[in-house]
Amino acid sequence: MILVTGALGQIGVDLVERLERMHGPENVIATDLRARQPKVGLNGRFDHLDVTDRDELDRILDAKKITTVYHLAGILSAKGEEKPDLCWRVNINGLKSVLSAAQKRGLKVFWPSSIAVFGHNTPRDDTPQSAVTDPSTMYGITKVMGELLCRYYAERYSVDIRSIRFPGIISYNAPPGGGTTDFAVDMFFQALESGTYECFVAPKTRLPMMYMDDAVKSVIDLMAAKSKHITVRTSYNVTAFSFSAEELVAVIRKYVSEFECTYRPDFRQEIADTWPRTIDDSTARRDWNWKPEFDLHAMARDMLENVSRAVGTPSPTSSVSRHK
Ligand code: NAD
Ligand code: AKB
Repeated sequence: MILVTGALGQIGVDLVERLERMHGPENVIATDLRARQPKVGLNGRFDHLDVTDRDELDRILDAKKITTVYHLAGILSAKGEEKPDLCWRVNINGLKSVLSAAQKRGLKVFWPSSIAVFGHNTPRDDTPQSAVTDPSTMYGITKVMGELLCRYYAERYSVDIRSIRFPGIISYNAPPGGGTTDFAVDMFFQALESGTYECFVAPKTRLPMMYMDDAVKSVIDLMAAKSKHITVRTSYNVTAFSFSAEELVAVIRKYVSEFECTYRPDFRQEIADTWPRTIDDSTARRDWNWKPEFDLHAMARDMLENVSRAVGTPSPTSSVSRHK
């Protein structure tokens, strides 16, 4: 039986749908602090769970005979700077509870880290797997601590915990929850809804990104890999492509020619400036055959088709030849 925490979030909604297809809806229990909203996916089993409440976590793990946890509940970078205490409590105490519960019950765990573990002293291009991690945000600090906790529980107690350092994830089913890379998702919705967007990072800001289909695939592939192939118990670098804000505008304009983007960088610019531009994910490629399927153009085309369906506008991709 599978438990997903933070299941109403951007990644949770898509991951739960995939897990339900793979294992059957009766074998997946989606949980979140928030109540389920009818508009956002998740038709299967759903329970309330606050991951900072250890008693509630223990109760649900035992009552539902859970064997695997996908621990997605978390506070992202921008919200984490606004609410650092909450960020620490949810990201650190929540993960620590899941790991110690996993140790007691022999559970297998997936937990996402982030490119936010990197900082000013990290090489920003082709950032290596073993690069220095010295973040300047509370979110990044919790992700570094989280990675070390994961390795500790794996090495000291043999907990089978697997982790990925996600770049910015782009998707359309559930809105992003307060990160620095959210502009990349917002831009698609605004391009189709209003034709204009005010971007909160500068035009040249380049960050590593990934389409949700590949993010979900990476989780499934890593969890399916044989234990003997997992050489990294902190967290694996993965990436699909990188673009600057102005490059994304140019790609969207191929389909929505009248789209206008203006730029007003805010506090998220400082966060983005400490993160890598491109990532070296060769260790994940070697260990568990990681390979993304969507490049920038395939992602943009698929996003525009799906976002136009979601907001009720004609798809701008049908009249334009396919770009790869
Ligand atoms: P999100 O903000 O969209 O969703 C997080 C979910 O956690 C929300 O539904 C929220 O209600 C829930 N939550 C918050 N506090 C909780 C608590 N105390 N108990 C239970 N649930 C709680 O985030 P996401 O984008 O889906 O990210 C999921 C995980 O992936 C996070 O750990 C995040 O750091 C990581 N990650 C995401 C991205 C990305 O681009 N989306 C990139 C790197 C890493
Ligand atoms: C954020 O911007 O906070 C997330 C992340 C890269 O961790 N999308």
